[in-house]
Amino acid sequence: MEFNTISVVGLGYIGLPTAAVIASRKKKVIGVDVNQVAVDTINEGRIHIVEPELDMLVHAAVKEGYLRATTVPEPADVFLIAVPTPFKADGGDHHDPDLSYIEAASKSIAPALQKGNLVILESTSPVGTTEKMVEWLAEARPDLTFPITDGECSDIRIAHCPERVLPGNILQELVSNDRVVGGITKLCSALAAGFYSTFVKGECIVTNARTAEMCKLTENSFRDVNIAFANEMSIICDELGVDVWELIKLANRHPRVNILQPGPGVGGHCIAVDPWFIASQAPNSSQLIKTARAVNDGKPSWVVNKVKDLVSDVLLATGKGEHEIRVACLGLSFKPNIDDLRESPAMEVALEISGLFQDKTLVVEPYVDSLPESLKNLGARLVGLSEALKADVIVLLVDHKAIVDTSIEIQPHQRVLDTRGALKKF
Ligand code: SAJ
Repeated sequence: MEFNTISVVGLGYIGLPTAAVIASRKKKVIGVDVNQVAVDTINEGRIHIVEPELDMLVHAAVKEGYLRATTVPEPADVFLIAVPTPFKADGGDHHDPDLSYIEAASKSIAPALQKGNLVILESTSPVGTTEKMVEWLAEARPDLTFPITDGECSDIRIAHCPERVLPGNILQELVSNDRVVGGITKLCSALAAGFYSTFVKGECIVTNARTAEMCKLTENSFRDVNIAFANEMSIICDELGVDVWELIKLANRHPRVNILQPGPGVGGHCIAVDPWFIASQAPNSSQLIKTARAVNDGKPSWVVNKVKDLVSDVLLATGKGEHEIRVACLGLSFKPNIDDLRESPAMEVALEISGLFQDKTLVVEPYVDSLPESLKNLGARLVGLSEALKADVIVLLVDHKAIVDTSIEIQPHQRVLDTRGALKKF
C-alpha cells in the first residue's frame, strides 16, 4: 500500500508533532482541526502549543509545502485520529470517558473515505473504542465495507496505535519509541505497522485493537500505582522520622526494586486520567488502581497540612505575628522544566496556601511571566528565587532546573518542605 497523503485529525499535543514529523519525511500531510485559530496559525507556519523544537519543524514543513491545515477533511491514503478523550462532564465521581470527540472525528472523515484507506486511532481509548469507531464509520458509509463485518476483504482497514510520547520530549520519542499496533484484523495490523515504519525507528509490535487499547491504559496505570507507592512511603517516613529520599535510593540498590519518586501529587492529562478508564470498565476489579488514584489525589492536601504545621512552628519559635509570615511556593507546573500549569498538583497546593495565607504567599515559576488570575485574586505575588528564599516557610513543589540548581542557605528561623527531595541546602 502507498502512504503518499496522510491526514492527521486533531492538531494538538500529539497530532501536530506527528503531522510535522511525517511531513519532515517529505510526505504530503493534511492536518484537520475544528479550531479555526489553530488551523490559521499552522498555515502561517506557527504553532499554538508549547513543545521544544516543534515551531521550527512546523515552520519548515509548511514553508516547503508538505504540511497544510484545514477544518474540513479531504481524501487521503491514511487517516490518523489524535483527538482528546476527556472525562464526561456530568460524570460526577464516576470518571467515565467521553468518546464524543472520537465519534465526531470519525463522522467528519467518513465522507472523505475511499476504498483502500487505512484509518488509525491514536487517542487514548477505553477497550472497545476502535470497534465503536468502525461502527460509526460503517453507519456513515454504507457503500463501503469494514473489517468487523468483511474481515480481510474489507474496503477500509482499521487499527489502534496509542500514542506514548512524553510531553517535553515528543519529537524524539515519536521517532524512537516502540509502537504497539493493534489492527481489527491481521492485515489491518500489518498495514498500520508498515505505515509507522516509514517514520518510526523503534520496533512496531503487532497485536489486536483491544490489547493495544488496554496496553496504553496499563502503562499509565502502572506508573500511577507506583508513584502512589512512593507518595505513601513519603507520608509514612515523615511520621517515622525517616528520610524517604535516602530510603528510596537505598532500596533501589536491590536488583529487583525500582521505586519511583514522591512528589506533591500526580498531574498532567494522562497518568491521573487513564487509570479511571480501566476503573470505569471494571469498577469491582480495580481496587488497587482506584486506591492509587485516591493516594495520589490526596497528596496535595497532605502538603498543605504540613505547611500549616510549619507556619505554626515558625510563629511559636519566633514570636512573629501571623500578618508577618511569608510562605513561598517554588514551582507551579505539573512537572519540571515545562510551562504547563493545567492539572498541576503544585498549582492546587499553591492555590490552597494562597487562600490560607492571603497576601502573604510568594510564588516562583520561571516558566510564566505573570500568575494565573486565581492566584492573583488571593494576593499571591510572582517573585524571583532570591526574594522567595527570604520567606519564613519555603515549599518546593516543582524541581525545575532553574530552581534546584541553586544552593540555598536556610536560616535557623526558616522552615522548608521539599516535596521533591531536590533542594540543595547548605
Ligand atoms: N511523577 C511523580 N513521580 C515520579 C514520576 C512522575 O510524582 O517518579 C509525577 C510528575 O511530577 C507529574 C506526573 O507524575 O505530575 C506525570 O508525569 P510524567 O512525566 O511521568 O508523565 P506524563 O503525564 O507527562 O506522560 C505520560 C507518559 N507515560 C508513561 O511514562 C507511562 C507518556 O509516555 C505518555 O505518552 C503520556 O503520559 C500520555 O500521553 O499518556
